[in-house]
Formats: sequence, C-alpha cells, structure tokens
Amino acid sequence: MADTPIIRAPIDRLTAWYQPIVDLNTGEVRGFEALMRIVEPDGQVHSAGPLIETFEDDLDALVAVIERLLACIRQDVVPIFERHGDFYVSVNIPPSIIGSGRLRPIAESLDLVHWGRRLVVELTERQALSSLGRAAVRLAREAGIAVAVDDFGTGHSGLAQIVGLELDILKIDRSLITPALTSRSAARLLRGIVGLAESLRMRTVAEGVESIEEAFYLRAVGVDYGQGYFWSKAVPAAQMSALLEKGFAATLEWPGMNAD
Ligand code: G
Ligand code: MN
Repeated sequence: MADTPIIRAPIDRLTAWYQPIVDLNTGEVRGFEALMRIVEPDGQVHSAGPLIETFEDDLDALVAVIERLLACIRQDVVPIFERHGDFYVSVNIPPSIIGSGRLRPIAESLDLVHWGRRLVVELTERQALSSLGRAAVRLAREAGIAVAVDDFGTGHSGLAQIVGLELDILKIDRSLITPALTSRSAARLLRGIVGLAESLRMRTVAEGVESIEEAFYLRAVGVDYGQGYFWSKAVPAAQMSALLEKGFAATLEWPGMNAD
C-alpha cells in the first residue's frame, strides 16, 4: 500500500489548480476553488484526493501538504489579489488542521491573513458540524479567514445546527441541483435553501453545474454563483488572470427564447 506512486510523490510535485466560480447574472469570475494536483515529471496531472485520504490519520503529513498548498496559493494568487479587487480563493482544509490551531501559524507565516474574506476555507457540511469543525469555523474566522460549507445537502444535518454557525458561503451540492430541474419537490427544497442562505446573509455557490439549463435555472431561483464544467474545469494558475479579465457569457436568457 505504502508503495503506490501517489504516496511516493514528493511534496514539491503537488501544485494548486484553480476552478473558477462564476457570477450567474453577469458571467464574471468571482472566485476560484484551489484544487490540489500532482504533476508527474512527464507532465501528467492527477488529482491529489487519494493522497489526502491516505494522510487522514497522520496530522504532520497532512500539515505538510496543506502548507505546500497554501504556499502555492500565496505565490499564485497574492499578486493577482493585488491587481484585481474583487475575487476570492477557497481551499479545502481538513478541520483537524484548523481545529488544532495549526492553520493560523501557516497562514500568518505566508502573510495570508490580511486579505479579509478573500481567503476562504471550505469544510464539508459533515465536518463543519463535528465538534472539531465547530472549533475550526471559529478559529478560521478569528484568523480573518472566511468559511464555506462544502457539499451542502449531503450531510443529512439538522438545518438548525447550520444556522447556529457563523458561515460565509453555502456551496450547494450537485445532488440537490440536478433533480430540481425535473421535480417540483426538489425545486421547492432548493428554493428553501436559497432563502435560508439569504436570511443568514450567506452567499450561495451551486456546485457541479454542467449545462446552460442548470445555470439558467439556478440564476432564476436566486443562487449567486456557479462552479462546474459548464464554465471550466480547474486550470493552471497561469490562466487565472485571463479568466478574471474575460469572464464568461452571462446566463441571462433561456437559449432560443428570443427567436421570434
Ligand atoms: O466538493 P468539492 O468542492 O471539493 O468539489 C470539487 C470537485 O468537484 C473537484 O474534484 C472537481 O474536479 C469536481 N467538479 C468540478 N466541477 C464539476 C462538475 O461540473 N461536475 C462534476 N461531476 N464534478 C465537478
Ligand atoms: Mn470544495
């Protein structure tokens, strides 16, 4: 097991790629989710997900990986933060790292804590509601870092518990989005979640948007932003500035609606 190529990948082969998060009204890029990739010497690129899972019980290894990820973000993103006023970068960080107080010194040493809500950590719904997760939410916000709930809709949580946490962004899982286009009850549930987020002053991000129909529908029910293959997969850092400058087409009109 300990011999799989992914586990042997040296830490300097880990890099961050960035998937744009798009304003559903205007098509502008409002943020990016930093996703960890492994770049092999032959140029092949893999997801680093399996690596992270392997480290679940090894806090020091996990800290080293997150340190590397944040160092990439520091190098890739801070120069763009300085030039473009209005976008954020979110990053998945296990609550064990934040909750044990190990995020703040890393973020401070990289000078990443002075960006207000432009740096966002994503915790899954399940993680956010664990006792470590609750501590993580508080510690991240105290360090000046915003918090997003990832995969919302997959944790089977009591909504009341989510309401009790101070959160900035609600990322609505794809499993709640796809059925809303064809089922009335799923559509009602989605609208309810959007209303809940609105009343909690949370931004909403629809995850895994793959078609213009989904993008249009999500805009119509008042979701703020979308992320998914409809716009773009994660891209190397070198493409971020161009995406920020160009944005995407606005999803204002149902395709063919004006064809009279
Ligand atoms: O849940 P989380 O925010 O960590 O999800 C990010 C993952 O979702 C990434 O691994 C990314 O590759 C994947 N993803 C991004 N966009 C889409 C999409 O449009 N459809 C699907 N099925 N997966 C996506
Ligand atoms: Mn995420």
